[in-house]
Amino acid sequence: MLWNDLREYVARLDELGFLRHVNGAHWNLELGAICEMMVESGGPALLFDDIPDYPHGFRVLSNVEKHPRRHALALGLDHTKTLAEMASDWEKRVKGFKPIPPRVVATGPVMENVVEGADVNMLSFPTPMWHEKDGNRYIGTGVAVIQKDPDTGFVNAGAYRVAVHDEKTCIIFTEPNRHGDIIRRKHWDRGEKAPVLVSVGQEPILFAMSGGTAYSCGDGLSEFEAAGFFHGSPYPVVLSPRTGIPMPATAEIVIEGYMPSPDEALIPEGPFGEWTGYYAHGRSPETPIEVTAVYYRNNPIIWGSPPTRPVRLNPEFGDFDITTKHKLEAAGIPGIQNVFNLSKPCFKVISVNQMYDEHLDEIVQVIEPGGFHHTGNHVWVLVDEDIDPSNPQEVMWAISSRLIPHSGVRVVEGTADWQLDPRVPPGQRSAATMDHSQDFGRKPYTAHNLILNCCRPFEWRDQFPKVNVNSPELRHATREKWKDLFDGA
Ligand SMILES: Cc1cc2nc3c(=O)[nH]c(=O)nc-3n(C[C@H](O)[C@H](O)[C@H](O)COP(=O)(O)O)c2cc1C
Ligand SMILES: [Mn+2]
Repeated sequence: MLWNDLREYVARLDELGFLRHVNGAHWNLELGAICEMMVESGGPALLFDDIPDYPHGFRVLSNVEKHPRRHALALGLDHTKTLAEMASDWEKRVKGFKPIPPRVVATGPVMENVVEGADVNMLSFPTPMWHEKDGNRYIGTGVAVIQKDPDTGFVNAGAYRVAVHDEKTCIIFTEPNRHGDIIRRKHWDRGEKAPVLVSVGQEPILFAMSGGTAYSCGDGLSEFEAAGFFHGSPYPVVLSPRTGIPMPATAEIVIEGYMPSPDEALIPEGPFGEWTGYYAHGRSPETPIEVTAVYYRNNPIIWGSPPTRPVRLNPEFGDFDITTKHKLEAAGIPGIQNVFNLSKPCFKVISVNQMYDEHLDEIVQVIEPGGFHHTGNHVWVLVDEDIDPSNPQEVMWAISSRLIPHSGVRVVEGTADWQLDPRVPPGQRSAATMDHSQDFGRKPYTAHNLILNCCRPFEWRDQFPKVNVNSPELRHATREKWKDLFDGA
């Protein structure tokens, strides 16, 4: 296994100088404010200890995956390479994908402490209040929510946020139609509460799978099987003695409980500062988890991944959008160099080597309408092959020098139904319900695509003025000869 547990990975970050230890920061807003400003300044990963009100050793880890080098290390890639090289190495691994089933082990470090029934106290962990306007303390942010399909035995792991409500209750926010939502509805339709495990600290690959950030597991593919592949060995799991659901054997903390149906119970959840940089969901009724047991390692670590406004300095190699690139290639479109998520939410740049007249039109037809299912308004910027789609300055320069406003701007209408888009008008957001007639509370709304064609016009691109930049050969030779000058700069 690549990393046997979260601690091995954290120790490696420490060794490389990619981690700072922070002692004494308060769980109530102080810790979260440190995280926010450290992300914006491109700072290190943070391991918080001696958190007021909690025992020494009960720790919170944060800002881990917010830098491409730390993210690359987590996934077993060479962290010394460039962003584009890392992305291309990851793409090669993704192309060889084969699921590897998990391996059941009798026990593991996660069983070092088992608390159940009357002894359960969710307030015994240093769960941060991450942002000033949050309505709850969120223990589940770097989270894998594990559920088992009662019909097929299929095991899913999804990243769905989990708040601590009181000593024995958490609240979960799972959007309608996520795999975890489909599974819990099967239990609810049978008239039973849905069992669930919430892992809030685990080696990094499982989280990358459950959040769908590094690889997206479609219907029927378990995130544990994907994690096994990217680890290069079967993922070790311990079966919960109570629910039989597998948990990562080396997890830091696993919360076990049951989710009553929306007809039975709902509790106001949120608001929570979301990944788009807003509080779109507000405070709305969501599903409780009635906690029946907690399993944790000695000196457990909560993995925090609190969203901040997505204005940080470091793009991630995971921002290369391999899925859209493959979709365009599968449609037979040549010349696609890269697709990059330059800004969030949903602002993507496609770099293309234009080869024929209708080339860009064909690209637009594949990406429309609505971008991805369950996502909102998209902005797509098409640039020529000499523009680095991951470099905001180059993209802005392409917009300001190659976009012809009267012919290069298009709005493509489409529908999408994604409730965290800040542009959804009041009253149109989804709500948790068992009502089939309302598609379980998911309300459709209309979202559109904006397409900016910032490529040179194909018909006269050879006469388009040449770019004022020296050749790679001259630049390279000059940099080599004047190494000291450039290294010092
Ligand atoms: C850090 C992080 C937090 C997320 N939080 C939520 C959430 O609170 N609710 C939700 O429905 N999806 C959330 N997502 C998105 C889902 O985890 C993601 O779409 C995942 O692929 C869904 O897996 P599934 O198809 O197995 O449900 C989050 C993703 C990440 C990376
Ligand atoms: Mn899934």
